[in-house]
Amino acid sequence: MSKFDSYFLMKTEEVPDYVREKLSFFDTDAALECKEIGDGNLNYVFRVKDIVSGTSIIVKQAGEALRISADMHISTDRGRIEAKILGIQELYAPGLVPKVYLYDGTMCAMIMEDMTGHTMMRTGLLNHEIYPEFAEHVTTFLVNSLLRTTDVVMNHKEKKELVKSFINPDLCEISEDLVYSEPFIDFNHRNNVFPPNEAFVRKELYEDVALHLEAAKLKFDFMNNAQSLIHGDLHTGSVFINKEHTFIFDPEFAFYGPMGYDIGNVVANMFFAWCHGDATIEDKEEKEQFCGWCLSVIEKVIDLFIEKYNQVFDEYATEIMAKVPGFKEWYLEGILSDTAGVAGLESIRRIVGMANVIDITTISDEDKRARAEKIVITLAKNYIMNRKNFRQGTDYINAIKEAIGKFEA
Ligand code: SR1
Ligand code: MG
Repeated sequence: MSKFDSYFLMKTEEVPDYVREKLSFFDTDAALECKEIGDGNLNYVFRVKDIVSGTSIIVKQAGEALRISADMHISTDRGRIEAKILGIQELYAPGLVPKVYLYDGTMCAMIMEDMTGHTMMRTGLLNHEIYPEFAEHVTTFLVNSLLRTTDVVMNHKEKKELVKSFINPDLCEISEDLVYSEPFIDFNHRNNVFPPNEAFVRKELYEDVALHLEAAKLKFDFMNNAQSLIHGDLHTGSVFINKEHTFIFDPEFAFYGPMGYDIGNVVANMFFAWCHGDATIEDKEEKEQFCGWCLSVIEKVIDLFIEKYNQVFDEYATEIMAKVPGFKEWYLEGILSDTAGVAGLESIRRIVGMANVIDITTISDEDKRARAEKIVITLAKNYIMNRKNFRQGTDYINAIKEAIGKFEA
């Protein structure tokens, strides 16, 4: 019998014993220290470290109540989903996700590689760090993890087994509410709207019924299009990075959904980084460098995705009807429309929804923050309403420039 034979939420001091019991990772006589380092909305994340050798490991445990709100309870099965998808992603995009050493369904805890030498990307971006390889790495990850889990590539029965295994109702419900519904109709009364922008938000989001209709169509696509095994929450807080290497992690929102969801999330979050740089960097040259890089990432993510999509499709497609001339292009068009639509939805929900991003909320100058939010909302509406017109990186750049031009600095 062990105290870890039935579920409880671990305290920091209990985690080293847990690791010793479950894994022979550390020497038996190693002196271990443990710190809780999680800053996400859902889980508890601990770093356990051998004080002498410096070797470390991560333990991530799912609690029944969420950190962001004690009133919200979701299934701890999300840990199983996360551990399982990380294994699949490692297969298709090797080296771009952390290694999972163990998943324990009783304690709903995962023991995984510590991504030492990497910084959480959102933190790095807030310090206006540039990551020259990010667009290359993230598009390799996206194309391989997404296209290779579709019916285009995968055996259909195997894929259906995965669809079953990745049914993730509680976490999907969070996205259905927070991304696709509440930013337009605040029926749960938990939106965070920046007071100086209340009138703008009312007119542009709450009262725009044409926008509501497009959000509704996208919501039904999210709920019904079991296209590929998506990460489901690929914002810059789900990336650990340095100048040479990228890790994509935290895929607990994974399920079989539209692949544009992941690509659109990356696009939207890179623009939040632009907003922070634009509002807070004083030196003109530094601002141009950082903000210019953010835009180049957005452009490259789209263009490199398309380039790699074509390569991976040609190399790996197995479905006979997917090889019919014209199908590859038609399928890509759908992905690109979804990408623009989701880029818009993610942009809007992080401005007015329940879960905001610190890239925006830490802009201390009220006027600058209000301007940034208006730019994001205006741009996002264009992405959603005209999503069929976003076909290459420059379409995004032109739309961004147009939105910025509407609001004088
Ligand atoms: C209630 S959870 C709020 C948000 O945090 C996660 O990272 C997801 O983005 C979710 O929508
Ligand atoms: Mg997360």
